[in-house]
Amino acid sequence: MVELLESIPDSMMLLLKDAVQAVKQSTKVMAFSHIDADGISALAIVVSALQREKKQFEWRNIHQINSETIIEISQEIQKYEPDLVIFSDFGTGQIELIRNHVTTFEFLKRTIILDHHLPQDEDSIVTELASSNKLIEINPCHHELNGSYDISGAGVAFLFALALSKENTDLAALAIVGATGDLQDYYGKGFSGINKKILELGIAAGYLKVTRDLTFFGINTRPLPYLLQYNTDPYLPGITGDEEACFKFLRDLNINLKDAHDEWRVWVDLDNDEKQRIIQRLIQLIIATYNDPLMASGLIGDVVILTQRPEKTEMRNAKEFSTLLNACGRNRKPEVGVKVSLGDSEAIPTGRYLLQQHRQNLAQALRLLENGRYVSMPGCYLVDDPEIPDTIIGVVIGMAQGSRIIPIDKPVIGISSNSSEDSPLVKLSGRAHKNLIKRGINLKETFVSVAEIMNETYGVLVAEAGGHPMAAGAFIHKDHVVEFLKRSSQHMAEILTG
Ligand SMILES: [Mn+2]
Repeated sequence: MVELLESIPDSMMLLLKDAVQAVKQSTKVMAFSHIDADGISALAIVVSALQREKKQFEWRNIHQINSETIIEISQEIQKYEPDLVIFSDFGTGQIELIRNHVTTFEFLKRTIILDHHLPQDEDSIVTELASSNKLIEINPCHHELNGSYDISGAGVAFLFALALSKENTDLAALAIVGATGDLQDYYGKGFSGINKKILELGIAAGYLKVTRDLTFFGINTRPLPYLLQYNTDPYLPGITGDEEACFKFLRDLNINLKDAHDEWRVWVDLDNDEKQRIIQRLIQLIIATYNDPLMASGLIGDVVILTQRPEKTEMRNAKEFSTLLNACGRNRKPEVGVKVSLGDSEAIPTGRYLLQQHRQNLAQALRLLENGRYVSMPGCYLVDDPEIPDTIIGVVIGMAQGSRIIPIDKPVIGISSNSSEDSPLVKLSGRAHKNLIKRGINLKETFVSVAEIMNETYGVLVAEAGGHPMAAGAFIHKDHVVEFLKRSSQHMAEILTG
């Protein structure tokens, strides 16, 4: 068995031990987490661990901690009166809000933050470490680890669970689902750092398995034509979104779509020769369209299997599981995702329905962009299409660049006025290709600095930003979106022109 906790930096291990103590001493716990796949997985891990410790607890998913939502969080805490509060997959960037609105309660003994996002102010790292024992912040960034590829929010939650009890080893599977949702295996080839150790631990304990196979979504679940039709990563021109073309593609290759019992065949039912024929043809198509051998070789990759989840379901495959969780979060039903993660069979049909809707929305949005629905600004490309809901705009622009529907020579920013929430804030998402990071682009830095300048100029809070260098976001008051875009574009144009 891999000794995972022994490879964690001592300084981080000390904090994990503090956190374990805080749990052992608590009686009533309240857990808050982010709504994306990583945040949902992190929460499911925390909840499982608390259940196994036989604690009384409540949990909530929150789409973002900001100056508005911290008030709601604070009211929830006041109502429930826990002696321990746990934040996962957020909290570091909002530590001041937590200090001012959460840790102040008399009944609340300890607060734990399990995060992996970079702090707002990187100089604060040392002082954060010296923070009081009332607030325990566990974040790899404070321990010379990288929160973008070494470990995710679910990974930090898993270390915490494992420190609590070896009985929680099975939760390694959810930690990998979270890391997959955060694209932590995307930056290089496969997982690295602590993620890799968590994966190895999960494999050694029999909860995970890795195979080489087609990286498309739905290899366990989708009838072959629909496997192609709904594939958006990479986007396949003339195939993605076109049902008839998918049937023709497979017919031309002499692939039987149904088995002897007249049931749809799925990818894992195919023999090697059939798989090879399809892969060859897809590679030709990608080379002809994108002239990108790397993209073509990306058709085949490591597929992570969760051995304890039911066969021929999305929960069997880390990538599909994480997409299902994202779909729950983006449709404002993150609690369904948490329940699915916890193995609640009643939640599974709703989770799968939300996933299906989500996949259809993505394919449709990409077709809009393929028809040129984006504009070029000096420092970025802008997608501002009311037909694309704000809940998926971040994923859509990421996929659009991944498949080169939008060029990668500048970052892409997506905004959407299409929100089901009645809020004066507009959500903005940014994505940048890794080549741009090498040239000095850092989306998080750009958005945070522009927000600071604007907040100072207006003397009120008009924008809040956070994220990572390659993927960041902001909430901006709707009256100030145009200015925010102009300033961000300008800032990035200056970096790109050196
Ligand atoms: Mn995360």
